Amino acid sequence: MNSGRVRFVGVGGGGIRILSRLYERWRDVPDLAAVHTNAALLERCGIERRVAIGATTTDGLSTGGDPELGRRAAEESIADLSGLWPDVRWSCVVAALGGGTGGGAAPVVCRLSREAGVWTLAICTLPFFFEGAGRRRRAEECLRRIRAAADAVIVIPNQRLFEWVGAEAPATRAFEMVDDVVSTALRSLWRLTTQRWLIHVDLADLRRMARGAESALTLAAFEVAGDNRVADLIARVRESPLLEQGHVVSSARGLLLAAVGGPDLTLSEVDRLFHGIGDMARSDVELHIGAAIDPEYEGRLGLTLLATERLPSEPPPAVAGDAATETSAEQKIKKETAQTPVQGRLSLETPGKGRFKDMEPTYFEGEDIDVPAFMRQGIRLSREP
Ligand SMILES: Nc1nc2c(ncn2[C@@H]2O[C@H](COP(=O)(O)OP(=O)(O)OP(=O)(O)O)[C@@H](O)[C@H]2O)c(=O)[nH]1
Ligand SMILES: [Mg+2]
Repeated sequence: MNSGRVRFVGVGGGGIRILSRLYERWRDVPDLAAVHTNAALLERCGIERRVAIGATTTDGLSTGGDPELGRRAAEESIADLSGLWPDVRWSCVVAALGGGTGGGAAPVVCRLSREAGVWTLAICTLPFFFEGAGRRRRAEECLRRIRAAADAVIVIPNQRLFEWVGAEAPATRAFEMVDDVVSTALRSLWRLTTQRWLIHVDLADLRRMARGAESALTLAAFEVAGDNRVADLIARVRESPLLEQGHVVSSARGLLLAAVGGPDLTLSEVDRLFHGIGDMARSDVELHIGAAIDPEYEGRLGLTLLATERLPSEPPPAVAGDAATETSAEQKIKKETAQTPVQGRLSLETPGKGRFKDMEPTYFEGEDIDVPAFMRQGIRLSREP
């Protein structure tokens, strides 16, 4: 299936910064657009396609953190925004929540995109804790509206990246880190739907993954090089703050794993990679796997990982996993990765859980109490003084 063109739309200051970074690093991602109330900032962003919104509402300035103004600015400029969708198969709306333009205008942009018949994915960051409770509350409210307007939403809580930056780093460095992480993830998402696959994944898998996942879609991208690249990549997944040190993988309802390597990539490496990550996941995870060869990746191995997290209200999964089932699941994954260059998808049977295979999760009133309480309740540990 040809997944077709994707239109990336950065809305507001942070969203545009992420796309500008994407453009600076990889000039090859086409169809970028920037939308803002702030005309001066829009002029400087380096993205060719720009839509200034709300000339009357905000007089060419930012909203000063007022999402209602951002919403009105977008509504005022619907005619200009509607030029963004012709010939587009799907769109990816990127906003950093916490201010007024991204948070207020992104729901309108998502709505227009969907009304144009385009499948619409929103990618939103949530503010760092150091930005204060007001911004966080505002961001949460805007996120609710974006969820109602888009087909699927990937949320990247900036705070998850905090330990990568270090508490002593200046705030600007923290935002640069977000720009780097999110632009890498966006490019890998774009590649996912444009690449030629050995084992195929595409937009249909992405849509299937996103279906019914109102709460939590997590995206991460990794790249390693060297002789030990499979083990290194698995270690990166385990240690990733974005994946909460592997917790997002081990609790995922669905996982999409798309690997890219150079012509030197062997099927055994692909097999070991998918097994290594599959072993971290639950036995009933819905797994979509893909692998591609790209001459650009000579000596390197890349992985795009998309996870749907289990909602707290979902019933606990049936605990599967006697040795016989695992063996047949392992055989299945081996067969798919080693022999058939076609869609690799596993549903209920998946690889075993290694040395934890005989352990059952502990459920109490429908909750997996092996997961720490602060995680189950969605409480983020604050480093604010
Ligand atoms: N990735 C990234 N995020 C940023 C950057 N600067 C600020 N942010 C984040 O973006 C959030 C929203 O701020 P802005 O993007 O300036 O808000 P806006 O959408 O432009 O809206 P207004 O300026 O209030 O009209 C902040 O709370 C930060 O979390 C940046 O350079 N890069
Ligand atoms: Mg701004």
